[in-house]
Amino acid sequence: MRILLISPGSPASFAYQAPLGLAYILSYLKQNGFADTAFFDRYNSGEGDLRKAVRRLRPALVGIQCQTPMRHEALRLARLVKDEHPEARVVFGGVHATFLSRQLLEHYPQVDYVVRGEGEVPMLDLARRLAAGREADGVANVSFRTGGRVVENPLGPPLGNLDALPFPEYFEHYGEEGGARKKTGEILTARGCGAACNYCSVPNFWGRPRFRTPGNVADEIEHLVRNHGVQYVRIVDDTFTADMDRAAAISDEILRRGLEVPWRCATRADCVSKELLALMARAGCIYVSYGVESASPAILKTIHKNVSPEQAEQAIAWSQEAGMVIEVCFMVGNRGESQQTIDESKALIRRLKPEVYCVSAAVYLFPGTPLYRYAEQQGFVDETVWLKDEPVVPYTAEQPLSQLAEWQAQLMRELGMARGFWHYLAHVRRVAHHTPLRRLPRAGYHFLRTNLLALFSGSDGKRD
Ligand code: B12
Ligand code: SF4
Repeated sequence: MRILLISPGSPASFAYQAPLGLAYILSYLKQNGFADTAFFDRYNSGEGDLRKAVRRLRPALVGIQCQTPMRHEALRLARLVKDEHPEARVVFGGVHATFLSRQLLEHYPQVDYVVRGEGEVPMLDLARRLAAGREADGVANVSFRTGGRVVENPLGPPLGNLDALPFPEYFEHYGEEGGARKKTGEILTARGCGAACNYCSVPNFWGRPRFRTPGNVADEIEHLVRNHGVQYVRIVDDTFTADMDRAAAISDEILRRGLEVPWRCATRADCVSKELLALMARAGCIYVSYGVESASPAILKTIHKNVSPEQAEQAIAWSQEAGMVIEVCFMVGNRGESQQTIDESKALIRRLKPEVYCVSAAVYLFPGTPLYRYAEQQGFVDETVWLKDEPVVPYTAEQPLSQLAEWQAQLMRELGMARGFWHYLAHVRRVAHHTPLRRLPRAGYHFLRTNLLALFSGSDGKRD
């Protein structure tokens, strides 16, 4: 049976990252007897190319990734597939599809099945069933329509041993690092998270944290470097150092094998030590991203981010001592945000002086998060919001978007100026360099609106 997997792509203003979820499913299907599985990335190919591919391949099963902001694109591509090849069965997977499986099946006839949660095993089971001419009843994690109603099969157990998975297929791509174009690879070393930040769906989606062993992680890095010539590795885990001993063991393994490849990761400030960061730096870690989110103890408590501003300051100082480039991320618009909490964050930013930064334009409600449930209970949203055109839903129950934009601009300006004007310009250049040419106008507009205007306006958040 022929299968086609489709990534609907990422929105403008994001540097390309490989869709690892589909890459895992691709290699898993191939390893388990579905060698005739193709992959199509909408990010770097046009819709006409997809039409041609569907006409040429005539796949029996088409898998499409569906995250919340890209759901319309995913649905449109599913329609396109059905137009070109009506016999194809379309299966959706990914975070949005998982939490909105029933809605997708009830409202969109172009979606035949939804795989909920971790996708490798259910997708394989579904493919085997369909190849044998049978239906999806009884396949764990799968939702489908039958006799005019939606059936949601129960979830199976999560994968117990992540080391047993084949490495995800590598798709050649390049990123900009330190001013040079480098062949890049992404890896995921764990699934799940033990924390409970109220804006995040990871704990609900993946469940308890599961870790790959240090040897298996180093094997994949070695494979990327030696077999694909990868020159830069992005570890995309939410909290790479959640298990600090394991992060140290991975660094040791990289050093022992002499894998001289620079890499980056993201983590939490309460999961690092001076020694660990120094070891990671020796092993090639040149860039660490910290989700600081806010300096207000009240907000940190509300969002269940159990990291204090002092811990953030300490972790960033250690990382800078180790010679790493530091990225910090802040959020604007959490419950209880006010000019006072923004001022607290600004004061922290002045002390942190990060090299790179991001500030959310608002806090967005995503299905599967405690914040979304709270907003639902408060009557601010209901499930019909996902049927509307807006790609994302900002949490504006307490503040209008204009206020949030102004606060975002204040933080951006503080961050931009924390290390001086020339550093700020260098950052602008780096961002522009990361952005594909055809996406520059939109990204530029967004950047100007949220960033430069605030930088030169002299506004300090005081409204006229
Ligand atoms: C790397 C990453 C990115 C990369 C995306 C790279 C890419 N091309 O996929 C970048 C930086 C571009 C990105 C951007 C954004 N991201 Co992001 N991202 C992640 C992160 C950290 C890892 C994703 C990943 O690779 N996971 C590993 C793979 C193995 O998991 P997976 O993709 O979910 O795939 C598995 C299953 O979902 C399923 N599956 C997935 N697709 C399919 C398809 C089929 C057919 C089947 C059967 C199964 C299946 O099987 C896979 C294997 O088990 C996750 C958090 C996380 N831990 O997952 C957040 C996450 C996915 N991102 C999130 C968000 C919010 C965003 C942004 C909106 C951020 C923003 N504020 O703008 C944007 C939107 C991007 C978009 N395209 O819509 C949310 C998603 C919430 C939601 N409901 O959609 C997550 C869960 C983080 C969170 N804190 O809640 N992101
Ligand atoms: S934001 Fe990060 S630390 Fe918080 S729950 Fe999500 S994955 Fe875990």
